[in-house]
Amino acid sequence: MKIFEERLQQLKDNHEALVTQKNKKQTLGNGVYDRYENPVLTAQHSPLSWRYDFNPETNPFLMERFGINATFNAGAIKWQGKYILVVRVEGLDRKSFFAIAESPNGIDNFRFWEYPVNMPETEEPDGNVYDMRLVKHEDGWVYGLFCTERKDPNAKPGDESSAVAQCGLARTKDLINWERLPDLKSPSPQQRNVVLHPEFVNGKYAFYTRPQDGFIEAGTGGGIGFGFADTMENAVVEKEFIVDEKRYHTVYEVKNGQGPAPIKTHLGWLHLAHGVRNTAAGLRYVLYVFMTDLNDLTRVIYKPGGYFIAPEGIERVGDVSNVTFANGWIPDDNGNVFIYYASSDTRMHVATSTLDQLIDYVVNTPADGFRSSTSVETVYQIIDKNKAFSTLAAV
Ligand code: M1P
Repeated sequence: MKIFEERLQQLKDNHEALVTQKNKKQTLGNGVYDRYENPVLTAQHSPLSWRYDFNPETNPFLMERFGINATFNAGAIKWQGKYILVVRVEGLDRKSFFAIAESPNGIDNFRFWEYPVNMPETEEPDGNVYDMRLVKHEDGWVYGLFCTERKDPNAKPGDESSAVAQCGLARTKDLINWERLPDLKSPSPQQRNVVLHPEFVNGKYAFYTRPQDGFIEAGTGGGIGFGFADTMENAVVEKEFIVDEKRYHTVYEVKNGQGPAPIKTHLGWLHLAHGVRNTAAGLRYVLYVFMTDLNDLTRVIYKPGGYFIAPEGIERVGDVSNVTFANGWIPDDNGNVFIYYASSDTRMHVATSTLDQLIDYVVNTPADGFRSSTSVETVYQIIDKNKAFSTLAAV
């Protein structure tokens, strides 16, 4: 009994120390955003009350009864003054579910709510749900769009890994009670990374999609698509237009996907997305930024070349290594922007910036010229312009 109590106290002390640990900006940064020293959420942040049976009679060794493997790919929203993440929590059993964690300042002290989200199912039960994008739509609802994955009904006998991904839809007014709506219907055999645009467009709901042929491969599909639906209660996107396509020898040559819903600025809609390229070491996922026209949402008006955030240091290692993925950011009223990104399908981080910095970045970073010689031309132009600032020119 004494051992049980000592162990319980240690677990509680360690958990509290982790959850309340202060987070510090890393030094210097790249001028676009600041990274932080610690992840904002790890599997160890999940409440002890989810993981342990605290009854000494039924759990005399105080064993973990329900282990958590990872906390990642979180949607985000500012809600009643708090920074809220709807986190993809993955158990040791590989199933993901959603749980809400809140912080008073957006950079540390993220604490999970008592219970995970109790997401209703449709008539076709979900095998796995993940990667929610939260959108406060002008119709008054907060929508959660996520991937619902089910075993492929056409899988050959013995094939226990083929799956079909579709966009699950749910809505809420309080982030506690969720109404599940029918899955989005679209022309694509598979869908992932679907995001709702926060405003009506010509009276319709507008969606960013990611048409794909297979569960992993975008194939002849791919690119960030865009389409309209009349209602959310039975959402059907009949036609998808590709807004931002995958392209040879870029950081998004294999596939890409919209991150969170775009942020409206005076110049255009600011987008955060992920791009995937292939390497000898496997797929590499990085984040990139682009901007679309305020009136024509399918027209990209600015797109910096290359990546915005790529996995660095410990971020490069995890269950699916060499991955950064973001489906949540929070623009604050004072112009600060909190960018929540996951590393290697394992943990959550924050990077902070401002709308002014992000607009400067998207407008003034040279675009990808798609050839080595155009990269050299770009560097020449920068060097030549720097000649006017002679004291710095040789730096
Ligand atoms: O493992 C990396 C990511 O792979 C998928 O993203 P995409 O559909 O763009 O390939 C998703 O399963 C995502 O959750 C995961 O982080």
